[in-house]
Amino acid sequence: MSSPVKYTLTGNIGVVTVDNPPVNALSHAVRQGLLDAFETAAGDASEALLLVCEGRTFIAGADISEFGQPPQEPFLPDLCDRMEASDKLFVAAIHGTALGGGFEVALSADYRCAVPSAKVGLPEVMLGLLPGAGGTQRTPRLAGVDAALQLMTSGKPIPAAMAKEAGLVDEIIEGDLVDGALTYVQKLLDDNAPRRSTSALDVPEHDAAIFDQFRAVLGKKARGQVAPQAIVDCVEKAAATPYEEGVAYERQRFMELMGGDQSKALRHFFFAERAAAKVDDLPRDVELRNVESVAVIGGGTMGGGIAMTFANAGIPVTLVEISDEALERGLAIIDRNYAGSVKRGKLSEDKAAACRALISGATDYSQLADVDLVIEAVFENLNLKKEIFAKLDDVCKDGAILATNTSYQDVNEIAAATKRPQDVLGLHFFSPAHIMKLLEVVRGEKTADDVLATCMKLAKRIRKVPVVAGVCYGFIGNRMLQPYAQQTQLLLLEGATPEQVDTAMENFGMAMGPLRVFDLAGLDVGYKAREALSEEEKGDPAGYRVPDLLVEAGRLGQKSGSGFYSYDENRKPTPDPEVHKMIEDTASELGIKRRDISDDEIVERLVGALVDEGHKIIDEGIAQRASDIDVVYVYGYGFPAFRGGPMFHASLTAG
Ligand code: T1G
Ligand code: NAD
Repeated sequence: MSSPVKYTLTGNIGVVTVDNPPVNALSHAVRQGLLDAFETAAGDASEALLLVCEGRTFIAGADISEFGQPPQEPFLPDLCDRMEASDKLFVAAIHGTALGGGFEVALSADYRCAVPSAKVGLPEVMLGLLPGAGGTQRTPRLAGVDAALQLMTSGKPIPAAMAKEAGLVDEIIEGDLVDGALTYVQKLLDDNAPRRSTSALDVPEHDAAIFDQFRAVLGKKARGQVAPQAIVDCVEKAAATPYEEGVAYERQRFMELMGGDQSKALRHFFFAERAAAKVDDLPRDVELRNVESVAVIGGGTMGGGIAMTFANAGIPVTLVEISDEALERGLAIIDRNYAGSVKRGKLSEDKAAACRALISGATDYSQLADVDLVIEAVFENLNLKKEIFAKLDDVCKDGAILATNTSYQDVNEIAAATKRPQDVLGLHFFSPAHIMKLLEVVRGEKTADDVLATCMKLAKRIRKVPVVAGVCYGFIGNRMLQPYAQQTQLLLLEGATPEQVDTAMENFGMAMGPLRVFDLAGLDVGYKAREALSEEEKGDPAGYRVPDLLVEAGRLGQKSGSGFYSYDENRKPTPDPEVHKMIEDTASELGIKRRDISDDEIVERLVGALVDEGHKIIDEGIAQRASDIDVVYVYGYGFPAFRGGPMFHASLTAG
């Protein structure tokens, strides 16, 4: 098997080239190849060494697929030290994304050059780790403590220009990278540029208070997560001790994290997200349909956000509403959303204007004759949806994909309202649709393979994470929400308060506790849905009696100023004794004995409710795999990624 690392002498410069698709990850073979190349260079006529990569990116990190296996020498930290100690000037040339161990390799060079489009980053914290190949020690020496802490605790890559400003990149190469880099290396040699071993540099002056400041901020922003705090400890060590001591400390902390549950969970989630995009029974060579124009029917809460999602990906969108005033209202929501994105610095004025220009409005369906994809997002009413799909069937061209954003209605029944059920599926976005990453792709009984494959690919283009779901009430996420909500109500009646339940779940890592979520979504949504059900279909009254009493008392949640909590004008929740009394009275009415309930019991029962339903969803073939359910619940419902998702968490705690 040939090595993924080549070494050639170009004039007086030894060129080391890594070629390990798809992202030049630092597999054992790559690490061995780098070591061999540097050993060869040590004895030849080269005056300097240049490291470049083939393919779409510089080294994008350690090979995550090797984690958890017995580590094989050369270990990356030792390799970085060995390359840094080379007796020849060493330059790294960066394109694509130099991430994690990849950027740590570049940091062990004397100098770094990069094309303008390149990015560098240390995203280990996203895997519950820290840069474990000297990154926590070299980065502050080059960029200073503050920039180093920002880069490593955010995990976010930065563009080459910003990296140059921070001192992490020395030269921007316009045009061809290799040619430009060779010229740059020759110039360094001609100028007799000094060797600059990063680990030999001092950490620049800084305010010693910065470490506790970062600890406090991270304690809130990354509550319960261990890796960010370990990164602060390592940088503090870099500022206070020689490199050898600091890098030994880094190694110790890295190994602790690697063996910990949070990193196992985040590494699981990294691959789970990528696996979700693969549909096991789809032929690999399915020819995809073109999607260059989209229409959204219904410009309400969801329709506006869905329209923005496609416009933001550069795809023209026609928003169809029932009347001119409804259309104006829908477009006004979109304008407000774009203005908000610009205000928050998420989008530049120009970019927002360019996206907004891709959205047009209509009130008649004749404008839909040529669109490639229609997404229906009208009221949650099956008959209305069937009417609309019958109209779309008449108006839209052959081969157009017809999708519904319904939360609960039967996608097979909607498909049956057309003569082309093979072109129909569900595209279930989550509110707010232009922000939430999850997209449940609901596969109808008759949905054609190419329609499904097209939408799975389209998800990545509109920056969503797709998960395939079969047709059932609530698909995957909303179906799991039912038993979760039921268990929440039982815990209240059995003795927990709303604030105790929410605090227990938020300390576990949920973005929001269940009662705050229900108040946010509106208690009237469930109330209206239950009105259409018989007593039998409603199930155990303990599951809905209190929410119904709240709605009948005009307490609809945040939208009405009170629900399970009372809300001030800034929507800040306050526990409400009136609600406590309502719960106690209902408990005695239902003959439920109240008792003290521990936070652990709350977490165990609520996560257990999700997991039990998750197993049923897999057994019924609604979800392809358990890890897909994890992706749904992390991206759609705020389950903590550092616990891997409900199914992974259960597998860990089951031991
Ligand atoms: N190791 C192994 N496989 C990887 C990989 C990695 N680091 N990165 C990506 N892949 C695979 C991925 O599974 C997929 O495989 C394919 O490459 C394309 O990825 C010691 C310990 C680089 C920005 O965290 O952020 O270094 O599904 O679909 O959208 O301190 O991949 O095709 O079979 O994501 O263009 C630190 C993780 C590691 C970077 C490209 N590095 N990767 O995004 O493609 S820890 C990272 C990414 C570390 C050191 C520590 C992205 C990308 P398949 P993709 P993409
Ligand atoms: P909404 O009431 O906010 O908006 C529905 C819009 O459809 C209204 O603006 C209405 O004018 C328009 N409309 C009604 N009949 C129409 C017709 N014949 N032609 C064109 N437009 C018509 O509802 P929403 O919250 O945006 O939900 C829309 C759909 O998305 C529902 O099926 C819902 O279940 C689903 N959904 C909602 C959420 C959510 O959190 N709100 C999340 C995911 C999916």
